[in-house]
Amino acid sequence: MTSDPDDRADRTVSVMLETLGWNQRFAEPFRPHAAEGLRPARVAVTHNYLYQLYTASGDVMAEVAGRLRHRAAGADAMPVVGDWVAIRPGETDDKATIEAVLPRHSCFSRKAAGEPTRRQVVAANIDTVFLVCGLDEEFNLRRIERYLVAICDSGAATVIVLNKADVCADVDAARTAVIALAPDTPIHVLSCLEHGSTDMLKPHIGPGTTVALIGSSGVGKSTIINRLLGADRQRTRPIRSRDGRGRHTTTQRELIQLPDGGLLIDTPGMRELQLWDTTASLDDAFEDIEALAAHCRFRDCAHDQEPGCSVRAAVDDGRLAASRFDNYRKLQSEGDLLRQRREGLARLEEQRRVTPEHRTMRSMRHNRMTDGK
Ligand SMILES: Nc1nc2c(ncn2[C@@H]2O[C@H](COP(=O)(O)OP(=O)(O)OP(=O)(O)O)[C@@H](O)[C@H]2O)c(=O)[nH]1
Ligand SMILES: [Mg+2]
Ligand SMILES: [Zn+2]
Repeated sequence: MTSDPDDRADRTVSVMLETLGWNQRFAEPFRPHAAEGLRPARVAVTHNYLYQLYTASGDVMAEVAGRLRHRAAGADAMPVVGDWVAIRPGETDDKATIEAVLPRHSCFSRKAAGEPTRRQVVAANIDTVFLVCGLDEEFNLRRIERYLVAICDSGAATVIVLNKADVCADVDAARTAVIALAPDTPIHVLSCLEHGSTDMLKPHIGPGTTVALIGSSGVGKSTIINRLLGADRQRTRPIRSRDGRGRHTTTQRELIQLPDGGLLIDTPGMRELQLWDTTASLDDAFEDIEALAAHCRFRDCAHDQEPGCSVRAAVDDGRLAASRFDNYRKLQSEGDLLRQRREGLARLEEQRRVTPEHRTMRSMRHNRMTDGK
């Protein structure tokens, strides 16, 4: 029995796509685009207006179709690293056009720096986030908590990587403290100076799996990627340079293919991680506090001055670390503030949609009200 060459070609394409992380979840929404003759591609690197893409037949450069740019509801609807997109191959030059972004099955976001109400999607379609922390003087449990909340929100699984074990005097204490924050999360302790140390991460990076390395600047994300690749592909901070503070060695996000399958996303370290949507994930990241709260006398207890508050009782008798409780409150109020701002923004947008006469009347009224100031 001879197989149809078209079928064989299709199978080869789908095997190629699978090594790039393609699966049924994307195949379904892609169907209408396929009918239009578009091809699937995955975003490897984004430049200002130009995108470097991986496809079943190699790398291509692409631009976003004007139609998509105009229709995109805000910047977070534009393609980001890890996105699957539908492209129209170029006719004359070899530049393709991105016609659509496929729905994301997960995405890591934060609040855009300096812009109170804008979400910034850092990377999309991530199966697992390696939250990388350095066991040096920068080690900070509160920061880890913050990252854990954001990762919970992303829809990706978490693996905590405690790097630079070689410079840590008490690795066990650090590990124990991190386990207390995330009891059910896999934790790996390693040192990139030790040969083969990153091998313990390989079981998390199967063929077609996408892993994003996230964490502060200088924790060793790019060094870990180089070890896993077995090549010095990513630039890392020169060993002797102590002036690296606040400066990122990695300056762009990038999707990297491992030779034996699996995909890694290198990201520039974040100076500060501001949370975006935290409603559900705060509860997940602070299960212990939620469990205590179930015993508070009042169901809507704010764990402030209320009588019969079992959360405060736990802080008082040392069952719950005061610093953890403080951080929880801080993250919670940050989430509340962001929600308020977002609601304010939605109201403004609603106002902009009202009829022109309405708008004039409203602005006249507004001017009268503010004239006296
Ligand atoms: N002592 C020690 N140094 C390490 C280890 N891993 C990485 N480093 C060093 O830490 C510095 C920062 O590493 P990078 O890989 O550039 O850090 P990064 O997280 O990619 O930083 P950004 O790209 O700025 O976000 C480099 O000088 C590495 O050589 C380790 O396990 N032990
Ligand atoms: Mg780096
Ligand atoms: Zn309470």
